[in-house]
Amino acid sequence: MHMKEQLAKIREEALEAIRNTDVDSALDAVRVKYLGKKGELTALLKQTGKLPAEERPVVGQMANEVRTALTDAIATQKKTLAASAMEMRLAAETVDVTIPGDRTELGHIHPLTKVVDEITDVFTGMGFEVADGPEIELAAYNFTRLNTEEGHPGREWTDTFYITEGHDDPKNDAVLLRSQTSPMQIRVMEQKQPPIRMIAPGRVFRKDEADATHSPMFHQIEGMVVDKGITMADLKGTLNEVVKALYGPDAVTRFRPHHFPFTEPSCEVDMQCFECKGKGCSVCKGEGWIELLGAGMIHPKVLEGCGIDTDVYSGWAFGMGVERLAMRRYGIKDLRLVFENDVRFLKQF
Ligand code: 2NL
Repeated sequence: MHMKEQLAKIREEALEAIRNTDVDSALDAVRVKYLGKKGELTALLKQTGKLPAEERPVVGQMANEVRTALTDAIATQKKTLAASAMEMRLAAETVDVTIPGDRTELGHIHPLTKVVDEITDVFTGMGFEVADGPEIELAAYNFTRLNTEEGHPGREWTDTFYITEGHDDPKNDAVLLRSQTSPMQIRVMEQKQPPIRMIAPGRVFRKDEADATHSPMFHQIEGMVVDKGITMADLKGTLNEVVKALYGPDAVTRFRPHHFPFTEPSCEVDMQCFECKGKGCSVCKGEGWIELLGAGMIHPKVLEGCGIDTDVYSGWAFGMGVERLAMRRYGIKDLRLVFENDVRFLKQF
């Protein structure tokens, strides 16, 4: 075969081989096969010396053209391979930035805590301090020093969770789960002299069977003011302001006489039903009024038991249950839901 034909054949074969490569390594192998030191084109070029002198330049030029054509084709194919490799990578690794992300679920404040926080804000805004203390108490602090003597039904083991024996121990050193937050008021009065303005929010415990409206653990906010010249007028004025802050400026209250062992005189405070304005409806169960809290002038025996001189000082105190307020506010029908911590329930608030 004449050398020109051989060159043409190499050119066609090589171009075909280059076009058929699909990866860089294959392309490199083709390059070596034709253009390498021991490649086919190189081998052919070495034989040009055997040609007659007049043919040499023509064949030489043609060989150079073939070399250039192959080199160009390899460079073009290299770019094509790189482009298609990039395309494949992009297709495989594509991120759709329009797909919504996985939201991290945020927790939120428990409805009971919200109500406690809201009431606490109203009192702290009036200069009351917040006191926190033990849930495990002595009978002396939970009962005796609150003028709740032996024989009072609340002291019975059927009503209160005793941790130690001796609910009828006259020394009062029985240990129990507090049934009210008033022991905190005693602890504060023991430690400081008036003026005192404080509230005690917290958990309390009573031996009640759990049902739609009862729980053996629930929450109270109690509070008191002790200073010179404190009267029932301070009690009424302050509690009226609190009720208006919580329920709006048009809230109407009424103070009914009542009895508590630790206050004298004592009262209960009702708010006129916001739904029916006193006519009676399902919200107020036909009463026209909604019971909010109990209060009264602190019994002199309680003040004196804490070393406070009743010739100089007097005080008022109040106590309210948190669960009832929260259930009304959020329309919760069954108290047990409040403590089950089922996320489906809690998410509503
Ligand atoms: C209610 C009524 C009340 C108090 C709690 C109190 C505390 C001390 C002295 C005098 Cl240290 N009183 N607390 C007073 C009146 C009522 O609670 O219905 N609670 C849910």
